[in-house]
Amino acid sequence: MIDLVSVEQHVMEVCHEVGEFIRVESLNFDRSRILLKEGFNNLVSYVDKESEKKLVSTLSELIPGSGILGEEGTSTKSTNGYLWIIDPLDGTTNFTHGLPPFAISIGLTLHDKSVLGVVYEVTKKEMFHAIEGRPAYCNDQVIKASPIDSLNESLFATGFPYYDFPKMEAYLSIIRKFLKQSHGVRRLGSAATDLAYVAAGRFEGFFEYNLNPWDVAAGAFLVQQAGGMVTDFSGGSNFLYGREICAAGKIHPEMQSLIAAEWGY
Ligand code: 2AM
Ligand code: CA
Repeated sequence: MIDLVSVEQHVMEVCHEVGEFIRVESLNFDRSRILLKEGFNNLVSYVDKESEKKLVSTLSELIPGSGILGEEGTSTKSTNGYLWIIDPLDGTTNFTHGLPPFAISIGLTLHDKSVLGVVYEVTKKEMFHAIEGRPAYCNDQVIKASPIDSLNESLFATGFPYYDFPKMEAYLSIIRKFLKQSHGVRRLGSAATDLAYVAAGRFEGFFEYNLNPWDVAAGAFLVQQAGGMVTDFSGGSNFLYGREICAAGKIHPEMQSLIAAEWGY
């Protein structure tokens, strides 16, 4: 058995260290250094790649035999069931434009079940963290998902589609419904941060499609440990690899059924 409390401490330490590197780079980032990955609008920089390298060398030693799935190409097999799912810089577009927020996202699963989630939002220096069997925290404070259960008192977050445009009409119908019935909808540009904010009760709910496991692994676990609910758009549990996520506090059932109806489920 591994000591998750100690693993979590080490993960937070490396997030502080790599977060400092990202913060310093953000102060004088030159946009001519943006690289394009395969796919439309897919930005990456030397900062994303360098951060992943630093995280991978620490995490692989922290739990010997663990595998790593990283956005910037790291893919190593697990020999003991533990898999790190990491985004070294979530919110790259914000980062390259000098805008907040952007974050490091580190999830850990054991045989596909989440056991740890850490999201370090670099610009506000907020460390969101949780391990199995414990509450979720922002820095040293316990956080809870929102108890609000009416749409018209809720503030939602989402990410705009950046490809897969055929699904855009259904997505816009969802937005139209939320705009008419809620406090509003925000688009921060970092899914890991959106999820951490749902865990902290700042947003009542978050939904997005076409995200990757590294965008959501840590944040979804934070929401669950903070007493919230996370599903795919149909209400099922395939949100980690299924590319649809609906995460919320008490408003979850109403939010999810509104999304499912517009999505055609
Ligand atoms: P990233 O910055 O790590 O790429 C915003 O909606 C979310 O989508 C972010 O978490 C962002 O993560 C992710 N994303 C992935 N590909 C993207 C793209 N091409 N454009 C904008 N956001 C993207
Ligand atoms: Ca990223």
